[in-house]
Amino acid sequence: MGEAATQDWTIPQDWDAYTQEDHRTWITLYERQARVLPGRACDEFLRGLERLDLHGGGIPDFRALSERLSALTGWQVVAVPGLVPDDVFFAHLANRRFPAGNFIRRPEQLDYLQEPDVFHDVFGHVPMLTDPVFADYMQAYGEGGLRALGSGRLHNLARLYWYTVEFGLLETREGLRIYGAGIVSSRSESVFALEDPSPNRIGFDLERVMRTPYRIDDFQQVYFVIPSLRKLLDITIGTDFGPLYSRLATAEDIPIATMVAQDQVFSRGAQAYAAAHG
Ligand code: HBI
Ligand code: FE
Repeated sequence: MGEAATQDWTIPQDWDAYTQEDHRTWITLYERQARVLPGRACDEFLRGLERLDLHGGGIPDFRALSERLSALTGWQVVAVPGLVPDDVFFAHLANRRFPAGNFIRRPEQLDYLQEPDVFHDVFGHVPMLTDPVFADYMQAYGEGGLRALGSGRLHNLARLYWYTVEFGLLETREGLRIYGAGIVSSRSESVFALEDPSPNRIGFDLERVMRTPYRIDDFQQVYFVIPSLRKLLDITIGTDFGPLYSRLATAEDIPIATMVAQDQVFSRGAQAYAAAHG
């Protein structure tokens, strides 16, 4: 990773530098997810995965991937060395460029890693960018982020990203389905998020989500459920964030495992149940 990043932090993907072991790691991770995701990931994700053909050749070449993706929704994938500053990140999203780490985890790290690698970013995030509504949401998020720079509300905006783009659930006629990248790229959380009795699963509400902190080092204790991707987009572009940010400036955070009276309850986790029933 010693590449000097340009001012937008993009670097060459350097696809030729990947080893056979790197490609084997991608294929192992892909095939594990391909076994658990049918019936758990939402249709939009599974359709995107099919259309982008991310399986056979190991780690995708971002140039070929970007050609397929931009033909569908105008999005491209650019290589970055890892997490980039918020303003850089927002600027990429606002211009339909998804910044993806170009490194892949070590074989002994298959189940968890701190920084998003190319499997988390490309397998987890990119298939949803083939859906026109979600593609618009991600761009709107980036534009909103740029407007929010200097507002002191970036941590509230990061929660919105966390509880939708990373760990969001979608309500469908067949039941809850996964659209969040952090879940869909993790074999264990793909099962936990839908089937484990311990987390709370609550109907999405923009202000409620932005008041809810999150932890990055364990399974989620709360998941938020959207009624449709269209609803998520409409709420985001239809909200005047000015008054919302003013309310958030004085609103208390809602502790991560707490449920409040206004919550639309899809499922109440064990600890919240115990707290509510003494
Ligand atoms: N950078 N490469 C990368 N990927 C992310 O997901 C990312 C980031 N920088 C900031 C960030 N996410 C979060 O703070 C967002 O909520 C903005
Ligand atoms: Fe991510």
